[in-house]
Amino acid sequence: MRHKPEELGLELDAQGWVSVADLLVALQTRNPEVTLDHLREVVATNEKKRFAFSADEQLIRANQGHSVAVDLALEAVVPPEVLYHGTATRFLASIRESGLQRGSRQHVHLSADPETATAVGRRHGRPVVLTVQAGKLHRAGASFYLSENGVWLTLSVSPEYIDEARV
Ligand code: HQG
Repeated sequence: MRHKPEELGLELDAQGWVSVADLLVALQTRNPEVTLDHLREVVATNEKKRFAFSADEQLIRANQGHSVAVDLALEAVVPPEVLYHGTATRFLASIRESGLQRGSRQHVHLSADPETATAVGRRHGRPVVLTVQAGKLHRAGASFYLSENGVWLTLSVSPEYIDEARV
């Protein structure tokens, strides 16, 4: 639902939603045992709250992290003065050179605390936490968004807004 919805024959709407009924039919072609209760359990217990139902439970979508084009219709909000980005040490030279780029995702992902950022960085190798001057970047005109599951999103962070590395 974030990267290859077509693999299940699903098409997301412009805001990333898919019909719960369609998703169940698609999942049941792989595993006939899948039920609405399983989806409810995933939405309720996923450790990152990656997915959400619409209020009427007719639709479901991922809260962030898409590499397919969706408009989550998030409202731009004022970020805290400082946010954190967890990455791997091997990316540092490139990040110092060209800043944080969103790559295949729709946004650069930032964390509200260094501990979360460390966990994000560890996915890629030896983790390192960068401090991002989010307030300053916002005042310079950048938009920031807060996903339903607490991830801060922005389009890019140029090197002058990135502080020292905390390994
Ligand atoms: C790095 C997980 C070289 C960037 C997490 C990162 C997050 C650069 C990697 C969410 C660079 C991209 C996103 C540059 C950025 N040169 N490397 N100029 N700019 N990078 O996975 O932030 O499990 O696309 O530092 O919890 O690691 O998907 O981004 O290391 O919230 O829900 O390029 O993914 O959530 O990697 O993680 P990713 P990310 P989910």
